[in-house]
Amino acid sequence: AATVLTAMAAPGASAAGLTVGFSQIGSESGWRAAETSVTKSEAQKRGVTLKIADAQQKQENQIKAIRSFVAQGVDAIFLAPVVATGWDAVLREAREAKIPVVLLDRDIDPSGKDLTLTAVTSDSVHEGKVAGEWLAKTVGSKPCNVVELQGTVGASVATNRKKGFEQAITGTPTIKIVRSQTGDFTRSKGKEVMESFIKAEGGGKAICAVYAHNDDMMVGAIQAMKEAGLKPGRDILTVSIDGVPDIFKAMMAGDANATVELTPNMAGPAFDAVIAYKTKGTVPPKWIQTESKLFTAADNPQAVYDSKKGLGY
Ligand code: GZL
Repeated sequence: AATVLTAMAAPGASAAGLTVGFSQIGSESGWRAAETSVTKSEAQKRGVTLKIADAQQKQENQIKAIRSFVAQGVDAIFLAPVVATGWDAVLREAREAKIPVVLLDRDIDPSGKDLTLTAVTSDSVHEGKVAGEWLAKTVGSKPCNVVELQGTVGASVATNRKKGFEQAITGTPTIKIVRSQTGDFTRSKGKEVMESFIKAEGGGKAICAVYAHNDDMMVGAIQAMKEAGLKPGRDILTVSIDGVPDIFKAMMAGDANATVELTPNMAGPAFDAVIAYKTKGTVPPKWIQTESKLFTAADNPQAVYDSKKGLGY
């Protein structure tokens, strides 16, 4: 069952008096944990009462949580959709109850788009492209066999990060994705799948690079490579996405090369959109895009690591 934590509005805050129900995916990655923690502080800053339901990465728990928020009559619902399909029915129920739904950090298939107020996400195709372009620039015309750790099957960000990366390497036929499998965005699965890639690739010597759809799977993959006597960050290039502190720690140790940063603060813009909508009737754009920035081991990883302290990763 989903656990519901309620972060009450800070006493005395200029409470917008709103109550928001947040159907959160779970805590599969450091980035997700940071998003939850930042959402709580962004709610407190605005005097919004926040109810968070953790779905342990199960869509049926998210659907149950949305139904429960509708029954409670919350003012708005935030949804980080674990996968892109299967939301139309429950989102229609929220619309019938006149409760606006805002998507955080992942998207749903276009059919559902008219059922949501807005989506606060990065451009995940662009994230994959930035990762692929970095690799192409780094290896040049040298042949490079890549293994890919995909995110959760059916998640918009996994589909898009794969698409963007493939677009970026199309022009460099010497770069080939030789193995690709989901690690479900977790460290443990990322390690497990990387172990199987290393075995399948004759001990991993021929692997030139690992592309992981998030840093947590890469941290697991780095462990697997080191246990197999390989040198991640040196003999095997690494590029991933999120910009969590531990990937910068790996860069400082020479075990990782590049990451595309994703802000954990999707909720700030989401709260602002909902407050403007509920208090002034302001209709937000259908997409509020957050920044994506490439960081490599040459970009002072210690300073970036320090800048992420206290964000709840
Ligand atoms: C991306 C977000 C992804 C992160 C992962 O917007 O949905 O989910 O990249 C997390 O760390 O599991």
